[in-house]
Amino acid sequence: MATYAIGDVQGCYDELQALLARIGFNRAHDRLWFVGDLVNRGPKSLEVLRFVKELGDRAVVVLGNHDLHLLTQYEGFERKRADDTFDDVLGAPDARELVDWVRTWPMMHVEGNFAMVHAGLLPQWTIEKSLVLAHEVEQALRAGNYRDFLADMYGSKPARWDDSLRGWDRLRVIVNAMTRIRFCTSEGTMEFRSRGTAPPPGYFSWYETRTAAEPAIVFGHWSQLGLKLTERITALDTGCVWGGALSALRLEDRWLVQVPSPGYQPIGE
Ligand SMILES: [Mn+2]
Repeated sequence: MATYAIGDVQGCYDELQALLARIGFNRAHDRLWFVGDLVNRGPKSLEVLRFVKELGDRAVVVLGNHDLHLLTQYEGFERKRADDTFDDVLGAPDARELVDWVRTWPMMHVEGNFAMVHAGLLPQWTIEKSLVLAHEVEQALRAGNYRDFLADMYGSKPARWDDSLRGWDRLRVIVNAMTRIRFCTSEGTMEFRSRGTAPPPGYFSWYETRTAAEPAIVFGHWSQLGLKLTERITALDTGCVWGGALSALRLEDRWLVQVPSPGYQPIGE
């Protein structure tokens, strides 16, 4: 019995199947943790969703920004982007069933010595507090008025967390931190324009302040950062969709397996 954490799949179904073959995944004994962004930019989002859904409780997936983008597109909010590649999902006969399932994914998953989130956490949030905040968003996505939340979810303001935030503003900051963050200040002000690994002046990589005393944070979202395994963090987005690789890490003993990808998007976009 083993637990494998898998990086951003983004519709790379063939690479996912090759990876599972390489690790000898046995669904009777093993579990898969996905860091989110199962869909978009790659060629086979529909196959990925159907496959992971069928795994039932053998798979845990946290919501990524592309998964949330799929929800808003299905519900008719926000502009379609030219590089979206999940029309196969939107046009599928089981589209409703699939997006309703995506809407039930957690924002964060904590188990044993690991905490998984798509992008990251703010410096002033402990793991325990983050989990409570994650539940606030999960409840909003499951509530009867979830469409109101999705319609108001986007935007980069407020850029800074404050315990006194309420309503959609509060949930928007939680979503932005957990699904989009790369750089922030020590006060928790987020910056979303920089895409590389060099923080803008006054900012630092969000994980710099995490301590080894808490569960190691498993995340994806940051393909430029690539694979990074330390006591405190497990970064698994190795840019499969960009021609990098899809990565799996067995959490029990840190056995790493990677499957190279031909790439499905021109690098630099
Ligand atoms: Mn992402």
